[in-house]
Amino acid sequence: MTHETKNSSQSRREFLNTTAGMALAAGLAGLTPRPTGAASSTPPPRPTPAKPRRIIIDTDPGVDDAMAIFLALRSPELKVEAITPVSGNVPLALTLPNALRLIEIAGHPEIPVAAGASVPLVRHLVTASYVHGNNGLGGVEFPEPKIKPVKETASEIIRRIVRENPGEITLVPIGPVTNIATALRSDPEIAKVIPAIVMMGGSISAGNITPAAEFNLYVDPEAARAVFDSGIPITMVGLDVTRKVLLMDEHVAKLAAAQNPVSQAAAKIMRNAIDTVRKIGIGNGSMMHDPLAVASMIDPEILTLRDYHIDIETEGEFTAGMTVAWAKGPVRVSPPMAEAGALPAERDTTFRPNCKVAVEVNPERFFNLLIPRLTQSS
Ligand SMILES: [Ca+2]
Repeated sequence: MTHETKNSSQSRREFLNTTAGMALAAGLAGLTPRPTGAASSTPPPRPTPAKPRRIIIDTDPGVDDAMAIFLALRSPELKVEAITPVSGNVPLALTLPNALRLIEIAGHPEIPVAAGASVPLVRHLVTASYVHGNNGLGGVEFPEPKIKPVKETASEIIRRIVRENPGEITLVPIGPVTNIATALRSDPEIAKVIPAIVMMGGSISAGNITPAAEFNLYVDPEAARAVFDSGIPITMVGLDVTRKVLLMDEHVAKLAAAQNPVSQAAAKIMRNAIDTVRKIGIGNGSMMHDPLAVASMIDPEILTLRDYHIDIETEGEFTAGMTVAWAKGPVRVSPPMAEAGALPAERDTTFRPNCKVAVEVNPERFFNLLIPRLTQSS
């Protein structure tokens, strides 16, 4: 990552290779340094990177969002600058307190949580409470959060943080991208200072909510289109890989066996999530959609990426939110309607990749990252 090279002097790198340096880096990531003694049964921690990647998580918690947020907060490779809830799996009235609950459980009340959009840009809200439980966290009841959201809205905090830190902040949307599209609409210039978007969403191998569309992009196709057309480099972690990574009973058992608030909460949420998908007959385990996007930033080897040009379908009666993926050109559009009059001027059909799509995944490598991160004492 270029920004690491840009801002890291050799002496700082050397310093951070020492134990004290690792402790400092862990502290910078808002985490307590982990014990390195032989008493722990979990694998030794990976070397802490000199400079954590700074991210904003845009989210609709959401059972898999909960796992993604826990993973991010327990990974010194990442520094979560803000969390911006949005309506999606369940309405904002639930995703907002859920986000507050999750950072409280993880011991990070200092992270700002800014309320986002309660409805998509131009459409009625469609939710997925049949998968995520009526409260969004698998029906597991957690106490009311003590911490409050900040006064800024999601789009305001996204704009402010990326403008204050040009080239430094990666956006990590793991829900419908209404908040990000709103930020881009109100301040299009921020696209130039956002180095990357790593998103969970989309599919180049059929959808889930419809045969064409993945849920996050189905909920707000117009927002998705604005994000894909923004010119910001996108990594798309979609159903092509996430449907191959199932959290199963044995993972829940490991989470439940560890005595810390994060693993205990994760075990309860995932137990219910697995029971729900079995009850409604859509599988035997819980798909790790959102945590896979976060994990790919910690260990890029988990995924294989390939260049595509992605267009988002917004017109279709049955296909809105579809990610139309071009592996090569010419990039064509549907034939013009005759009733619209003369044939429009020929359009540029040059293939220009705007996205790296995750096409292969190593599930074992993912779980070897996720489970120890969640089960180790904080
Ligand atoms: Ca989500």
